[in-house]
Amino acid sequence: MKSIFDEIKDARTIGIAGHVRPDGDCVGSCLALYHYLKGNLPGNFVIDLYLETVPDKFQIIGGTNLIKQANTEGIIYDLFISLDSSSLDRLGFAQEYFDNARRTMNIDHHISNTNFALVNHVEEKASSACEVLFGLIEEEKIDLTIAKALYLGIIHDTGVFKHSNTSQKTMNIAGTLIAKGVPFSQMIDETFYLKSYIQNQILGRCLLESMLIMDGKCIVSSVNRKILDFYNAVPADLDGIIDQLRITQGIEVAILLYETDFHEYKVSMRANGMADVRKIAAYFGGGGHIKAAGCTMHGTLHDVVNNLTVHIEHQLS
Ligand SMILES: [Mn+2]
Repeated sequence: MKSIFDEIKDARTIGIAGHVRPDGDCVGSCLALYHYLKGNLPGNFVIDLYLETVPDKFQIIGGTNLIKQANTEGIIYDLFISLDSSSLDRLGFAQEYFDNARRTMNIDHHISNTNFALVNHVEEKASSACEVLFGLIEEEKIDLTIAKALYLGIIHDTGVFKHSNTSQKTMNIAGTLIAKGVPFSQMIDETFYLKSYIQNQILGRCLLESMLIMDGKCIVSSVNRKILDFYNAVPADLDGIIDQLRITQGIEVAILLYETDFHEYKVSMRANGMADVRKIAAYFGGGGHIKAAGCTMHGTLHDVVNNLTVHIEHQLS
């Protein structure tokens, strides 16, 4: 695929969606594509964007109020485009629209992508779905709104240009977006580093209660339902905790578990050295990247940690 317009062809109704629990790259890529198509296709085109509830901090890029969460008319789209989703089930409620669409497209950067669409454009080396999307749209048609959305995705998936997925190309794209007027300092502070008081409290607890295992090569912390309820927190309030655990001296693998149901845990993993946490996550039905991956596991906290450490030991040996 050279340009997104090559694939629009005769489609007049277009649906767009990203993954469940939308993060910066998901929201950024979806809104960037939405604004790009809205701005460059004639008014008789129907373009709908579906996402689960978007964190308030992402309102800085504008247009989050245009996101839909249901379509009561039961529309069958000529073309449905999935962004930043490694598999079909990651689309959540929007999977229904994808399944019913006449043609489907999958734009992503996850190495674990299952190529679930008719047209699959997956760039495993790209930092983010936003970086992939940048390559499919015309630079001169990127206005400030689109630039902000793309910049959001890039800073979030690269940890503000810190993760190993950051390339020269990533930086060049970011430079192009800055030249479009993106308020980068404000966006980085307000969408990436800013924490609410409650988020800091939970972060503090996680650090205080973290445990070193495997001779200090691995750090584990967990958040149970009681804690989330006590602080009236949502899973997004845990963003960034795993990254703080990862930068503990001597750590090869960091693990954060949070309880989603009785004996059910969402597992986030980060690796510093040679370990491939994507392989571990994939074994337990999850996915992600070599140095950042996640999955859902069942059992007591003790069981889950024990099951994970077997695989981490294997990775480190
Ligand atoms: Mn992404």
